[in-house]
Amino acid sequence: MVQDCIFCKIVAGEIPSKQVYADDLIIAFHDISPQAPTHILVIPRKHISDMNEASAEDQALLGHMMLRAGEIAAEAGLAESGYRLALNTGPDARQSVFHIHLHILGGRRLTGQMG
Ligand code: DGP
Repeated sequence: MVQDCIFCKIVAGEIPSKQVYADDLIIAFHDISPQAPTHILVIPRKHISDMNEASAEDQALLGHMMLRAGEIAAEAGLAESGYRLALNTGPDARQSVFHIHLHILGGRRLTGQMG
């Protein structure tokens, strides 16, 4: 757990979240500021700041996040209508929380922007 990391605090249960999925490696919960009718974040329990910090040892974990995100999207009813998986890294991508996370966005026709 990293001090002052909001998502580490969510993993630890110190900050509440509307959780939709959890296993021993990852959790998923609704974004506090949804950019689409469905906006869920999938995060690893392990603190990885961003893709720049991810390494080969995280390969299975990142693959697990991606595959579970697809299942969570399907459970949210988005399989047919479609959805976007987004992972922002750094200032040009407007990353605001430096604990790696996948956004699941769907429920309406998305624009070229985040939502
Ligand atoms: P990004 O810009 O890619 O770093 O996205 C961070 C997302 O995290 C943003 O969509 C808002 C969301 N967020 C920030 N703080 C909280 C929080 O305390 N709870 C929840 N559920 N979401 C948060």
